[in-house]
Amino acid sequence: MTKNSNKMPIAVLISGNGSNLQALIDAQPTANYEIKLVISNRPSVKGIERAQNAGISTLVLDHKAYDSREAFDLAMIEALDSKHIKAVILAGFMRILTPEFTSHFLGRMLNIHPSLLPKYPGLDTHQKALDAGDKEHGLSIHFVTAELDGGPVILQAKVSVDANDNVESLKQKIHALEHQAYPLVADWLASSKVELKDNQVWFNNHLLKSPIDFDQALVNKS
Ligand code: NHR
Ligand code: GAR
Repeated sequence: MTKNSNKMPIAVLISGNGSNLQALIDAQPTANYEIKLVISNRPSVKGIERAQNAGISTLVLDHKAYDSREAFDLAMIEALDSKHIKAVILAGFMRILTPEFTSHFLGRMLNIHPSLLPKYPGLDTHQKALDAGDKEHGLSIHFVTAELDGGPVILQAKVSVDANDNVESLKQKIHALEHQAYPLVADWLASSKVELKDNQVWFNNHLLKSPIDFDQALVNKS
């Protein structure tokens, strides 16, 4: 069945729960991608179980078993290339990738980050937004480059920060949007609707001047 599929073979990299992986799996029947491999750098995580339940090949590569980041990333490249993976989706993947890895998949790799980049790259983004007294917070989906959380942003979705919000409530609000937005953008990558050229995002063959707003993307979906 999958043999003659024209869908783009992709891999999803995770480190934990994998709820974004689940959203990508659930959207697969009508998407232009097919998840051929799920890699986790942490053993016994929920995301691996989700992949197995969906009949997807899994691989656990424990980064602690490698002498260097370079060696770990090379092992991942070998696994991905041996399965002819054309694009890589980071979904809660928590290891910083070497320039070797990012250049190998340049223009073919996405990350979802829980902040309105360029605000709050790195970790603990919800706490940072609260500490700053921000009225708006959200998520960004971007091409991955060597610059940590610095690759060109394709799409952002915003949530309001209310007086009674805390880290947990923000996490929940953002997760709900992530699960809608990520399958959409992964599908754009798989169908070449979105492309990276000269470190800039092109959408439908037009240079993107600023990130797409998820609300607008929904309006224009049909
Ligand atoms: N790698 C590159 N080169 N560029 C990016 O944009 C990347 C990346 C790897 C992961 C996800 C990112 C996020 O969305 C991501 C983007 C992990 C860390 C981190 O500090 C930072 C950002 C992101 C992921 N990781 C620690 C490390 O030493 C480990 C932390 C842990 O294990 O809990 O790798 O936020
Ligand atoms: C997501 O909220 C994602 O934005 C964030 O981790 C969560 C993963 O959830 N990513 C990062 O912080 C990347 N460093 P999930 O495992 O349930 O998909």
